[in-house]
Amino acid sequence: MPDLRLRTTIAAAAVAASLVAPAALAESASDPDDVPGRLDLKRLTLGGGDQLVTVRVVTWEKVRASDLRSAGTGNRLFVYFDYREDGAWDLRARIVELSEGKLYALLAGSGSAYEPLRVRRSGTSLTFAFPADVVGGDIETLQAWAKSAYRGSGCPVVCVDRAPDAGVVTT
Ligand SMILES: [Ca+2]
Ligand SMILES: [Ca+2]
Repeated sequence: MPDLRLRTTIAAAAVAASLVAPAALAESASDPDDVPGRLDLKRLTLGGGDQLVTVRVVTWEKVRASDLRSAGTGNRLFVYFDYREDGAWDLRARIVELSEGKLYALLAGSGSAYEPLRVRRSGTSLTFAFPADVVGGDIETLQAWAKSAYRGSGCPVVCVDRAPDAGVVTT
């Protein structure tokens, strides 16, 4: 049983550290301006060091926190992580507005649940971080991709995007 409180404390410290020092390594994949709506993905970046994974999702348009309200919108923004190198995701993060104007990443998968991680917004960037041990500790083999679903202005049905369109971002 993971110690949720300990993980949260570590994550908060890690996020603070990530703001003052660049990640040890970072890889990103760009995605074109290929769907209408505010969740058109532009770039996914994975950064990491020995103890920390940082994730940044960039969109073509500025996302409002209310676009990612957990209920009622039908909108979804997920980042998927594959750390067992089998091509299937082991852990995913859903970015949602849990309290007004505040976005969090909810990590779930592999039978574990974690405390919500705060997501920082800056312009069109959404950034969060978590301890590397959540993904098995070896970020060298970590792979990720992002998917969004949006219904609203420009998307009367649902606009779905994936970044990158094919393949993954790997550290
Ligand atoms: Ca896109
Ligand atoms: Ca795409």
